Amino acid sequence: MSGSIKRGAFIVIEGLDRSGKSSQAAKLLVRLQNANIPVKLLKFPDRTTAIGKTIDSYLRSESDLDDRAIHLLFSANRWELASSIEESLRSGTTILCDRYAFSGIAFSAAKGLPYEWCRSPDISLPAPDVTLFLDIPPEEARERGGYGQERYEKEEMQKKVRAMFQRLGKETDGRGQQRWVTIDAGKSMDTVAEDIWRHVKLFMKGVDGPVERLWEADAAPLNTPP
Ligand code: DGP
Repeated sequence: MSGSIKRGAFIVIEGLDRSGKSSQAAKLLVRLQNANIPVKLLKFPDRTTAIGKTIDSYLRSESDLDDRAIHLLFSANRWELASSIEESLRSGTTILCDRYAFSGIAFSAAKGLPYEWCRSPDISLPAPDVTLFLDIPPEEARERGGYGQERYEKEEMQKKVRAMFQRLGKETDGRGQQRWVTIDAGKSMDTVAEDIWRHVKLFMKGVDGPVERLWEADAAPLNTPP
C-alpha cells in the first residue's frame, strides 16, 4: 500500500494495579509529542462521563452493583468513545490508551464471571494495533508503596487478574495485525520506557489498512454463510 494515506496507530497499555501503567503512558505521550506525532491520551474507565461517575462510585465502594451490571457499564464506558477513537485514527491521530477491553475481561473474569460472557459486550470495539502488557508479579507490585483503597486492589485478586491477562495475550497476539507484547515492568522506570519505545517506534510512520475490530471473527451472525 505504498503511497496510500496511513491512519494513526492504536496503542493500548494494560497491566495490574501499580504496574506503572499510568506513569509509562504519560512518558510515552511526551515522547510521541516530541516526535511530532499527533496523539491523544485516553484512560479507561473514563470517570468523567455519567457512566464513568457510576463506575467511580462503585470502585470507591461508595455504591454496590451486581457484578454483571458493573461489567456492562465498564464496557459501555468504552463504547461511549468507540466512534471518536475510530475517527481520530482515520484522521491520522495516534491513540494511546491507558487500559481497555482487556482490563474489562481480566477483572470481571477474575471475580468469577464466565470468561466468554465477559468478552461478549466488547466484541467489535476498535482493536488496538499493539497492546503493551506491563507484567509484574503481584507481590512486587504490592511492595511499590502498597495497594490503594479501591475495590480490586488486593493481592489475591491481582494474581487472578494476571492469569487472565496472560490468557488474553495468547488469544490476541497475531489476530489480524494485532500484537500483544509483554513488557517486564519490574525493571527501572527508564528501562521499561525504552522497552516500550522499541515496540512503539515501529508505528511511527502510521498504519496501513482499516481499523480492525476486537474478536469480530468469533461473533459472526448465525445467518452469515460460511
Ligand atoms: P485505574 O483507574 O486504572 O486505577 O482502574 C481502576 C480499577 O478498575 C482497577 O482496579 C482496574 C479496574 N478496571 C479497569 N477497567 C475495568 C473494567 O473494564 N472492568 C472491571 N471489572 N474492572 C476494571
